Amino acid sequence: MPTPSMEDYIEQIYLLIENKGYARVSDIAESLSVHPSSVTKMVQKLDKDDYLVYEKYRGLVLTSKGNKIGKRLVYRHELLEQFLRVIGVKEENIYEDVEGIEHHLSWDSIDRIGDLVQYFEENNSRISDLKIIQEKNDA
Ligand SMILES: [Mn+2]
Repeated sequence: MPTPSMEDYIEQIYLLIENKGYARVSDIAESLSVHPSSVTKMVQKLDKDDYLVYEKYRGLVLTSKGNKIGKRLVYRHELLEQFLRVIGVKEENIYEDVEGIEHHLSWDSIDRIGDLVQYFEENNSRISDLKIIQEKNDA
C-alpha cells in the first residue's frame, strides 16, 4: 500500500501524464509545491516499488500497477470534490478539504460516499430538501 505522500505523487503524475502526455520532475515539483530534490527521491522510491519506471534523462512512465492506482486516486479525489459540492460546501474550501481527507478514508467509505452522491444526483428534490435544512441551521 502506498503511503499518503506516495499517493499524492502517483495522483499528480497520473494527472500530468493524462493532461500533458508526460510528467517531468520540475512539473511534479510545481504541482505539489515541493523541491525538485524531494521529487527525485520519491520518484526513485516509486520506481523501486514498481509504480513507475524512471530514467534520468528520458523522464518517467507509470507501470500498469502505477497507472491502475493513479486512476483510482484521481477518481477518489474527484468523487470527494463532487461529494462536498453536492452537500453544499463552499467552492473555496473544496480542494483543500479533499486534500486533507482523501488519504484517510477506506475504499468502503469511498464507495458508500459514491452511493450518496448518486442518491442526491438522481433526484434534485433531495438536494433542495438538504438546502432547506441548511438554511434553517444557518439562520
Ligand atoms: Mn488529491
